[in-house]
Amino acid sequence: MADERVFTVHGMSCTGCADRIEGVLQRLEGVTRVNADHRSGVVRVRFNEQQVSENDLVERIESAGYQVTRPTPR
Ligand SMILES: [Cu+2]
Repeated sequence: MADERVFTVHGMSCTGCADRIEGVLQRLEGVTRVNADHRSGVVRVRFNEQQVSENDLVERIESAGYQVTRPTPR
């Protein structure tokens, strides 16, 4: 099933940061679409929840050096 999360990411200061986050997330199997905006700090991710979890996404962003505020569960 496709799912979507919107994360608030702290530490993105330029388009390079946004590109980097998009790149590392897109390399995860199961991630189908990523949009990161460094001005708002919003990272929107569409993914197949059978292949990748919200935890995987958070860990990947954090290991790239950014802090993540988890979305409120729906
Ligand atoms: Cu940057």
